[in-house]
Amino acid sequence: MRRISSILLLSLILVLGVTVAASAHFQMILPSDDVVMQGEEREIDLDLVFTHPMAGHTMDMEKPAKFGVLHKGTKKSLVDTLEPSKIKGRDAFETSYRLRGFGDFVFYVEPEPYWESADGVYITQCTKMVVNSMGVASDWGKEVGMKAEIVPLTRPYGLWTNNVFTGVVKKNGKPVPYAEIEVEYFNEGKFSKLAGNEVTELPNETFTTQVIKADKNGVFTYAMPKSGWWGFAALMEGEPVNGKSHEIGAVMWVKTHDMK
Ligand SMILES: [Cu+2]
Repeated sequence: MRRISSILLLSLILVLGVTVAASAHFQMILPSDDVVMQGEEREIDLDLVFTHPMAGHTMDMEKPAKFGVLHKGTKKSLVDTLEPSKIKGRDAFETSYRLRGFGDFVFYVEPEPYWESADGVYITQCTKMVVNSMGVASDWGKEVGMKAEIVPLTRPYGLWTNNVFTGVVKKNGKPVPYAEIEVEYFNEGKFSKLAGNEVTELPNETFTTQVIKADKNGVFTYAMPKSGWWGFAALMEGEPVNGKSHEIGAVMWVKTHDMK
């Protein structure tokens, strides 16, 4: 009996330990291009995937409640254009979008709540990513109006490696003082098997997810140490779903490029 209890305790410690060390969840909108200039392909591909971006793990995604684009102050739903796809064996969605005209195209998604059985919590991550056309700025600083949203204070494209990214965490349109933000690198090599851009060695598990806090005005800053996509996920308490706790996230993705 005593032996069984200690095995149970050990398993519990192991399970909790793994949970603490596990990488964080990030809803992602991944485009085939982030800035489209003269002469470049104007039809971009977009992948929606729910992932642990550094570890290279994916989870099944349901068809999102909302998915669309904000351009020149007008929102357009693109939910009907989504096609099911698989990324690393899990359900994801894909579409393509033709950029018409100049300016910023703010893509946003509000997924259906995801049940994370390991933590006994529903997760909904309202996510944004901006594609620019022809280098003309327009909408990147505007709010989509999602229930949780990161509003960038840094223009979210044309970023060098080591730039800082600064934004405001908002919930129901209001800044969230001292919001906690998880930051992860999209470890591309783990997804596409492309050589070169895979992070293979972490000093220890704490490096998988960086953790920062916003200040009293809900403003956060993070310097991105490597070229590629960086995800920012501000995690907050949402309204319960089916009587279970519900973590609501405001997520934004930006890409950095090396100076050559
Ligand atoms: Cu997960």
